[in-house]
Amino acid sequence: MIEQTLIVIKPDGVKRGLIGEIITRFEKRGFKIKALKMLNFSKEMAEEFYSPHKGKAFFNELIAFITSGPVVAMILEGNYALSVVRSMIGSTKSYEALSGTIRGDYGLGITDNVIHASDSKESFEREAKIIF
Ligand code: 3AN
Repeated sequence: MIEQTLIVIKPDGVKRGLIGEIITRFEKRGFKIKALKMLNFSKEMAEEFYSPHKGKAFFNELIAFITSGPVVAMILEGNYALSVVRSMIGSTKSYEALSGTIRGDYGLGITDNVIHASDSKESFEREAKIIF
């Protein structure tokens, strides 16, 4: 089943020079890049993007982090894109993420966990509207 999903390479991933490596992984897996954009999240965009986490202890930290520098956002299309991309990025806590996943290979943080990917069709549609 062909699906679309959204990924965001977070400010830590961009600062550390991982844009190319991450795009390469998705291209090699067979995903089509349908849209690609480098941007800075405003505070308003960030609060909208992470609105499902409003009220959580880490919300303010998350907003400060995602607005701290440029990010790279992409819409990827391919077979079962939503679940396949989630499995490629690995667990939220990078220090628990399996080797072979993006977080498991490139990070150790939680807030700074290199990459975001939509967790459902509804999230994808909501998130893509904010960015594209
Ligand atoms: P994921 O990005 O794996 O879907 P979510 O949606 O649970 O994870 O959380 C969104 C973002 O919030 C994560 N990418 C991470 O940056 C941050 N986050 C999640 N849980 C925590 C936590 N316990 N402490 C700090 N930041 C967190």
